[in-house]
Amino acid sequence: MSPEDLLRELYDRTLVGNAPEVLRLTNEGLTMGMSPETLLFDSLIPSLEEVGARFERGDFFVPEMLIAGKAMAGALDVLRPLLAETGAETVGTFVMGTVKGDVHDIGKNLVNIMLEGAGFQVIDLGVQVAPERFIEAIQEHQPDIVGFSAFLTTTMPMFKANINALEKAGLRDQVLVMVGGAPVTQEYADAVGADGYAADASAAVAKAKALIAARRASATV
Ligand code: B1M
Repeated sequence: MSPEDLLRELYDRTLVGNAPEVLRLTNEGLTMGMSPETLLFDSLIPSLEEVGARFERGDFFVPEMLIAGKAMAGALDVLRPLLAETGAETVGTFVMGTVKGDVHDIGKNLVNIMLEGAGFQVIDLGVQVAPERFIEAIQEHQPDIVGFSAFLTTTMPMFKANINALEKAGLRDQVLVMVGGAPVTQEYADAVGADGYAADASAAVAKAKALIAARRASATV
């Protein structure tokens, strides 16, 4: 099978949520010498975007989204150690979670993998994380950054609720706040008072590094 055929096949199998085939093709692609990034960005992610588009059009329903998501998660388990393998020294600590009311985690997990690969220590609180849980984790781990992911327009308001909780706990000045997720925009991030926003996992790493560098620079003047 050519690399192009494999990417097309992987896309098609992810679209219909055939987890065993997605796993097999991911492993086969790696054996053929394809990079984890190629498998991810040229096949798996575009396929999930098409799942979302079909859901919006009413051609797919929640069960189809669920099995496609599970198939993607299986592939991510294989790709995770390869994407995170850099040996970089720790550049900062990141507490991360999907906000209360939201169960989407594939995008958050991908951001975590890329952060780890770039040398961040990541404390992942999982999904449906309540404001109080973020507060506890910040008190316990003293991170440089706390990250809130939201994938629904109905859960994005939790960013503001979380930031209000940080203020109430007297922690807002101690920790940088980053937000992201499919429906989130820079304008929305600015409106809720976040310090940073990124549209995807690579941009999230660059933003996290830039925020920490700026904070450390301002602390030394
Ligand atoms: Co749902 N879902 N879903 N879903 N789902 C979306 C998000 C949706 C856009 C589909 C659509 O209509 N086109 C839509 C939201 C619409 C909206 O509000 N604007 C939607 C809906 C409506 C729903 C339900 C309400 C459906 C229902 O029940 N009627 C329901 C809600 C459940 C809940 O959370 N309470 C629901 C449920 C589900 C499943 C459980 C079935 C499943 C989730 C499986 C899982 O995550 N474990 C699912 C899936 C799979 C999707 C789609 C198809 C794929 C999401 C995904 O994994 N994308 C999605 C459609 C889409 O996104 N196009 C959809 C791939 C991932 C790599 O990208 O998540 O964008 P993404 O992550 C990116 C960036 O956002 C960014 O970097 C990531 C990596 O590059 N990023 C950050 C993420 N977090 C960041 C944090 C940062 C910085 C960047 O800093 C802190």
